[in-house]
Amino acid sequence: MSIKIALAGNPNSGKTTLFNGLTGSNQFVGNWPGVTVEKKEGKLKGHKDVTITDLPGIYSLSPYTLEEVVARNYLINEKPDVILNIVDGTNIERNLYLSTQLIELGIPVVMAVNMIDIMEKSGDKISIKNLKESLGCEVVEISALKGKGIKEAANKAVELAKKPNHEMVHKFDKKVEDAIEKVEEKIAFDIPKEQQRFFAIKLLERDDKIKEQMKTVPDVENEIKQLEDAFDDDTESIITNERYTYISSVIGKCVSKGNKGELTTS
Ligand code: BGO
Repeated sequence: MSIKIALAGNPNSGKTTLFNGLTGSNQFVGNWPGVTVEKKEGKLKGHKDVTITDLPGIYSLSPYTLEEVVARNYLINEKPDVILNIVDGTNIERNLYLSTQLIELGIPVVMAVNMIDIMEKSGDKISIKNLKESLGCEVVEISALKGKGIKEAANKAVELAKKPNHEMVHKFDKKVEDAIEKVEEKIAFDIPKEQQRFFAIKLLERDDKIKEQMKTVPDVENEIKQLEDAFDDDTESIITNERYTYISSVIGKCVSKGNKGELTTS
């Protein structure tokens, strides 16, 4: 059985360092079809049947940059078996904005919390157990630079690809969830079950580029209007706010700041 792992993360999260550590010299470099964005693939060391595709570094799966569109079209259309999501542990709150969207794609996610060598020095701590529970995905601590934990992260990804158990643990505000559910019903014939939440959210956000990925596009103006009236805001901002609220609650449960090396005022 051949396994496809997609490596996703923010720019500067350590993605290249991790990719090199996992694949060694076993890499092929080209371009993503039709665009001049570099595409790198490689075989996981010691696993001829496991391909890792390095997605462009991105902050979101919105349609505003070529890199975001390339990454999400790959994830929607090629359906890799598992996403290895590298996050910078020293900047986890910002990195989780992408993670919450990756988890909505219906593909199993292994999160690799990187830069633990820096966190150990600063005394910052992340509860892996709580992070796992509040995000509903596998979580592993790594230092891509030192090669620490990277084998374990890759093994978890391979394991999950063979035995996916995907379950969404997080829900937005009830009114938003109701709108998502209504849109999901409208796209149920065209879009596979596991991808319906992602497509429904994008349609509610008035993300026109997602329509290019659909055979038939339903009219969701009523659902959009109801939400915009209820929240007195546009749907894209409503959903962004929902994400930030969720991320704050995750951070509250999982992160404690150390003060080693920081200046204190007395
Ligand atoms: C420079 N720990 C530490 N301490 N640093 C790490 C780790 C880690 O676990 N992982 C990555 N880095 P990329 P993207 C650099 O290049 O892989 C560092 O964009 C420097 N360069 O070494 O490139 C990594 O692919 C000069 O740092 O990330 C790199 O996601 C001074 O994080 C940076 C200091 O990693 C980004 C750092 C000339």
